[in-house]
This record gives sequence, structure tokens and C-alpha cells, in this order.
Amino acid sequence: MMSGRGVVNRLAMVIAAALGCAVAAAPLRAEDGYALWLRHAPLEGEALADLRAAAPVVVAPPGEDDSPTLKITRAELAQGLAAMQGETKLRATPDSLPIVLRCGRARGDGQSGFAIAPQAFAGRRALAISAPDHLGCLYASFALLREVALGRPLHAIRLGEAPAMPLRMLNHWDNPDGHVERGYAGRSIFDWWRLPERLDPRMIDYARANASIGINAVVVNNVNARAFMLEPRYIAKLKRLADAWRPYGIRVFLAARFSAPIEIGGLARADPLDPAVRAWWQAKADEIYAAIPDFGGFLVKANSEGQPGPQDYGRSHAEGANMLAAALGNRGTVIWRAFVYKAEDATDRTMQAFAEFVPLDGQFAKNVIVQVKNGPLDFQPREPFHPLFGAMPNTRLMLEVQITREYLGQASGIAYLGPLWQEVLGADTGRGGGVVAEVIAPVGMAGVANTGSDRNWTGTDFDQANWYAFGRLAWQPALSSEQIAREWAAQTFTRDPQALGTITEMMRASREHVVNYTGPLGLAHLMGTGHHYGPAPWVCDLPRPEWNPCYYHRADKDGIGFDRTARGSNALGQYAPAIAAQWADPASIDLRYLLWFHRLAWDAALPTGRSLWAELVARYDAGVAGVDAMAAQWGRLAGALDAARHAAVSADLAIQRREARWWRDASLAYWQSLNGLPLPEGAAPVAESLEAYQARNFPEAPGQ
Ligand code: GCW
Repeated sequence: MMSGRGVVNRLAMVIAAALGCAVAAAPLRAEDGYALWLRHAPLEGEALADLRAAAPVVVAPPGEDDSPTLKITRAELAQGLAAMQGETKLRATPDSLPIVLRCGRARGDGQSGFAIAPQAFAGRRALAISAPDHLGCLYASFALLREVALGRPLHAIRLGEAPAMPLRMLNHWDNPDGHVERGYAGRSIFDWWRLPERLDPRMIDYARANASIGINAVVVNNVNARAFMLEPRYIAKLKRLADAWRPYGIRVFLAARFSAPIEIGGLARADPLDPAVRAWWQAKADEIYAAIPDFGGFLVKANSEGQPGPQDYGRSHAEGANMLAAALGNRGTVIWRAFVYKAEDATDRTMQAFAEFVPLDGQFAKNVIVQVKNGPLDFQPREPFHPLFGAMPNTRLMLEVQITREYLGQASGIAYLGPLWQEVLGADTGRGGGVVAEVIAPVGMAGVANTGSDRNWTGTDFDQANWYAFGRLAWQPALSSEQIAREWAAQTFTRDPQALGTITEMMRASREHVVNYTGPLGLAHLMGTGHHYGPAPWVCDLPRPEWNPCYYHRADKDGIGFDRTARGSNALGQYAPAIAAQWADPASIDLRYLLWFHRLAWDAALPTGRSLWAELVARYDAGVAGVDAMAAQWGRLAGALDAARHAAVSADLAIQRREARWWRDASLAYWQSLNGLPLPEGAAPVAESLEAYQARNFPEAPGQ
């Protein structure tokens, strides 16, 4: 005979199974993408029956002091678990599985991570979430929801996680007037004008989304900063955001304009060694900390692309950074960007940051971090890793990547950046410090945000995956980008295994398609001037030489590529000898970096068995074909996904198909105008004349 409890259980399962069928057969909900990966769509089939049978309830043992973070944790768990049962509220049954929160002290930075494991509670089977602090419990609750969303039964969940690096940061290039530099998803999400009185509820959804992937720091404004954002009225606005985000574990930082003492302080100079300047920054820091006790610090772009900096006064980057670091004291951090290069410097642009910063190794104050872009040029679809990684052992280095796709199609189509970031994180610096992920592990990683006021946050649905992947990789760089793609897609689109397989495969390959149709074999920086949209490899006449595409490809009738070997600029010499040796020989270099480091004749024989010219054409073609394939794969998913988002992505892919052809044809037309070579047999002819491509003009392109 069945016990009373057994009957209830059995009944619950039967009902759940019945409801499961109903849910599975229900029409797909209309979706607008706003919920991101936190949709918590109802489970189906067995997974739904399991969850309903478990009937979880959230328990915070008495004696735990309450905190805003803990309240959010409980609410997230309750709402998420209920939603995945197709309910609005959790329902307790006699057999309910308690999810017990065992969180240590309220305030903590979440860095110690969390554990999730079965544990007895009040004499019954339970699932315990344990963390040394409340933020750890919040991270754990999002991890638990993710596992459930991926279809894992509660009783099978065992996790022990801690973030791999302390600082997991978004850098917004948002201007106070609402325009976003290199933003393709509408206006800024920050409504500075109406702050501090009006806090857009979106600011909470934003914080939630970030917390769910472990992001814990946000620079709210553009590195091309306006000084007035340090004025008292902005400190009040920033305080409102900081207060709203604190429970989610997010610290705010400001991009600071180095010349602010002149612009808003009434001083004549901003010399970092001038006592009046130092006193001004000290007072400014005190003023900010009085309002925001956990203010993170300043991010600074100095002496780069026209921004003011210490070199204006003959001082070094270290002297500039250390002055600000002294003003912050042990309360905060100065993040100083290594993205520097000068028009007047005839040195290969990709070598200038290394040349300026390596001699300063060991001179930066303890609370200074030097932030280094993934590659030595500028967020291109592919670059070798930045030689600074591993070369400044006595400086805290942080990695900067671009989530917004300035150079990878902007808001067109699909370019999943997980593989790009994984490539740099996994690059061996050859200097004993291990791979880049190990070099930055004590510090952190920043991503230039891709959010905007568009309903779906990122302009295209798939760009949500880049935000997601950034957070996940900063939390744990050892995760595979494919696994991240799959878990994102499962939470965002569908759990149907076949559809999931297709989407994951599309994402995995997508970045390589962009590399192929924009800059195969190590070509880079061939985009249109200013807006950086579309191809313009022919541009050679800009006053700043290093802004010209032809500075980078160096193509003429004889050949193409930038000789960065010892015979050329010797940028190779900035890498560890073992790495430089691998790349020095065009016959053995990884073909992905071939023309980055070598200049070759058009008819040079490549290890692929093709001439350089034939290989280039083949790769452009592979890029175009790859995008066509993605569009076809996506087309077959109609019916498996909600119609609105399916249609939106189909349109994005149609744009990308057009742009891939444009890049291929315009580039080939230009190369042919130099080398006079016919296209290899079988290659599709170029659609328009070179002149027609050159005449295209886009003064209104977004994001400038
Ligand atoms: O990628 C380039 C962009 C600039 C940007 C700069 C930087 C914020 O084209 O728009 O300025 O890099 O990183 O500072």
C-alpha cells in the first residue's frame, strides 16, 4: 500500500505531467527579448514534472540577518523557480524540497563564491546554498536557476564556484547626452537628465542581468569623458545609481577627464605634480566618497586620440595615474588605459603602447591597474594577443575587450565573440606567467558594453549573447565558449535539443565568417573612415597616417601585408622569443596571423597548396558562404522559435548576407586594381565596379 506521502507525490507527478503536456503544446509566447537570458520559461516534459514534484520552497533559517541582497536572492529564487513550473508563486506541499540559504555576513564582495549541495534540514532532505556572504548567495541563486533552466533536476545539482578574477567590469562608452560612442542599440540606457529623482526601473533590470552573470563593476561613462560628470550634480546622480546597484554587488566607477581641474576646477593647469592639482583631486575624491562610500574609482584614457593627460606636462603615465591613486587612497582604484598611440610617432602603431608602458613597469602605485586591449591595434575581428601581457610582471594588468561590435559588423547579423575572447584568454604569453587568463587573474577584465535603449537591450537578439559570454568568461575563463553559447541559447531561445544544436553551431562559427569576409589571413583595419562601417581598403589619404587602411595592408602590385619581422617594424620583437620564433617564418606561422606579420608576393605559395591570392579569395568566399549557411540554418528554425524574434534575426541575417558580399566584392575589386590578377576559376565575379564601391557614402552611420 502506498503511504500518504507517496500518494501525494504520485498525484503531484501525474498532475505535473499532465500540465507538462499542456505547456509543451501551448503556442510559443510572443517575446521581445527584454527578459534576456532570465526568461525562466516553463520547463517541459519530465523536467517540468521533476520540478513540480520537488515543489521547492526557499528557506532562510531564522537568525540570518536580512539585507537587501538577501531579499533579492529569495525573490529571484522564488520567482524563477515558480516561473519554470509555469506558476506565478511557489506552492509548498508536504514533500516540498527546502532550498536553504546559508549565507554568512551580509556585506561581502562575493569573491569567495558559493556551494550548492544536498544537505539535511530539519530532519529532511534539502538543497543548501552556502556562501560566506549574501552576495555569494545571490550569485548562487542565479547559478541554481541557470541549472534548472538547462533542465537539470534539483536533486542532481551540485556546484562549487568562485570567480576567477576579482574585477568583472563593464565599460560604457555612454555620453551624458544619451549618445553612445560605438553603440548600435539606440540611445544610452542611463537617463542622466532625470536622475537623481527618477530612477528608470530598467536600471534594476540591468543590475539583475549583470549580477546573474557575475559582473560586479560598471564604468558608467565614456572614456572620452566630459569633465562636468565630476560636478556635484552628477555625483548626486551617480549616488542614486550606486545605491540602487549596491544590493546586486555592483560598484560604480567614473571615467575621469584628466584636465577636469582646469575645466571645472578653475585651475590653470592639470599637471599631476602640481600641489594645487593634487589637492583638487583629493577634495574631489573625498566629495565622491562622502556620497558613495564604496565608489570604485576612476578609469582614465590619457594622451590618446586627443585626450588630455600627464604628458601634456612632461609627466609619465605612471606619474599621472599615481596622482589620482593618491587621491583615492585605499578607498578605490585607478584604471589607466594602455590604449595609446600618436600620429607624430612614426613607429608602427601596434608597438607604441608596449614602448611607452614597459619602461614604467614597477612604477605604478598599488591601487593602479593598467588596462590593456586584447590586441595591440584596436579590437579588430582578429589580432594576435597584446604583447604587454606578461611583459609587465610588476604591474597589475587587466584585459579590455569590446562587447559592442565596432569592427565586427556593428549591429548586423551574428558575430558571437566568445571564441575571440577565448582565443586571447588562452594565448600563451611565452613569458613564464602562463596564458593571458593567468596574467590577468589577480586583477580582472573589462568589456566595452553593447547595451542601449532598444527594447532587447543590444539591438540584435544575438548580441545579448556577447554580454552574457563576457560575464561568464570573466567569472570563469576556463568555460568553453561553445558551452556558454549553448547555455545562453537554451535560456534565451529554446531548450529543444535540435534547435539548440543548430543555434550553438551557428554561433560557434559566426566570428570566423566575419574574419573571413572582412580581413582574412591576418589583414586588419580595412574599414570605412570615422564610422568604421563597411570596407574601405583604398583609403590612403587621411592626415593621420595610422588611421589609413593602406597603412595596415601595404598592398601594391607586388604583394600585400605588413612586415613586422626584424626586417620590417620588428613588432615581433615585442613578443617573448619563443612566440616570436613561431611567427617569424611565413612558412610556419599560423595562417590566421600571416599578413599581420608578413608581407608576401601575391603569388607566394602557401602551405594550403594555394597561392596567396587564391587563398585570399577562397577565404572571402568562405566568409560569404558561412553567412549564407547561417541564414539557411536559421530559416529552418522557423516554427521552433517564437515568431517575432525569429523574424527579427532573419532580417539581421539578411543584412549580414548583403554586407558580407559587399566586403568581399569591394575588397577583391580593390586588390585586383593593384595586382591585376583575375579571380581564380570558379570564383563568383565581383558585382560592381571598384568606383561604385568607393562612391558609397554613409555620413549618418550610427555609433560614431
Ligand atoms: O576603438 C576605438 C574607437 C574609439 C574609442 C577608442 C578607445 C572611446 O574607434 O571610438 O574611443 O578606440 O578605445 O579609446
